Amino acid sequence: MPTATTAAVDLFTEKIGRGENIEPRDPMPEEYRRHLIRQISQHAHSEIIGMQPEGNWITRAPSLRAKMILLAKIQDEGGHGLYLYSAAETLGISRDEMIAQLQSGKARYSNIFNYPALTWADIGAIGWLVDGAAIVNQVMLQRTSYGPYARAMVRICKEESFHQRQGYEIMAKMAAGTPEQREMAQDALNRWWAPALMMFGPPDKDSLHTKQAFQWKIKRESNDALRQKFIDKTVQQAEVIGLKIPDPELRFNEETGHYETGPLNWEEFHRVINGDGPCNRQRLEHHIRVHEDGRWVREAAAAYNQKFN
Ligand code: BYC
Repeated sequence: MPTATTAAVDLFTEKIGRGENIEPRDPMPEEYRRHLIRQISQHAHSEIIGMQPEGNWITRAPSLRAKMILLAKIQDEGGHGLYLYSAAETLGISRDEMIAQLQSGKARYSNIFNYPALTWADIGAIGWLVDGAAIVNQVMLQRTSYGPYARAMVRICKEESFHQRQGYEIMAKMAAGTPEQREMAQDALNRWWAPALMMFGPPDKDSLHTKQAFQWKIKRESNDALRQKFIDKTVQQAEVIGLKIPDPELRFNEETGHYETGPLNWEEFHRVINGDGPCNRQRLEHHIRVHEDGRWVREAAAAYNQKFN
């Protein structure tokens, strides 16, 4: 890993100033490297842990078509995790270290995956709201300053658009179905709405990393700005399929051209990201068990590599 002398730091600052990407062999401040490892590894862990709530529904998908689409989506999420682990590895951390940080609870993953997927409508809500929120954030990250992260985002965003559509299609079908199906769709929206809004992170005034992330052009838009973009899009999508956003304070502000929403429960957010959500234990235990089950595959691949490459 190149060490950053004063001249090298100047070079880094100039590149950032010109809006150029920083590449793995470029000198960079240690803090920039650490900031990115934190964010990219958390992002990778979110993709991988995010496979669990959906994976539970593969065997219960209501048709062969739905099952094939869900399988393909979950496989995509696994692929996203792998691109992101690779992007983080270019910063000098190994995959094993990242996995150990996840399994010990040191590294975070998105709050949203600590909620259970209780019905088939939840699979619709995850695709529509969770992938929808991820896209809004990731479109911005296509312009992040670290080259490997920005390039991974371009590919990931293309796949996420398909994921969002599959979720919206499930919700639209259920909302137009029997009264019971409609009720399930509304119930899923009721449960996933607030946690999806929290995916964008704490309000700007409480965000720890945004100021520095802006200076280094890691983030191009703030947590609140992205949350607002998502709200404006999604409220209209809910109207189209006849579902009601579960927020009594929701109103359209003619002057600003934006929807205004009621307060979110940030105490719940902090509880969930600090390990005390409905499914945190289950998610990590499952990851540890499956990782252990796959040990022989990793060992066989490593042995093959050593012998033949
Ligand atoms: N969940 O200073 P802040 C997907 C933490 S998966 C948990 O604003 P920052 C999908 C934050 O880490 C896509 N923790 O942070 C997969 C920090 O704590 P630390 C997931 C959160 O980094 C399968 C503290 O709160 N997308 O699409 O400037 C199926 C203060 O926050 C969260 C990503 O991971 C959260 N939501 O901004 C379906 C996007 N929010 O680290 C779909 C990549 C905040 O100091 N990440 N925290 O201990 C980012 O863009 C940014 O890291 C965030 C937060 C916007 C999330």
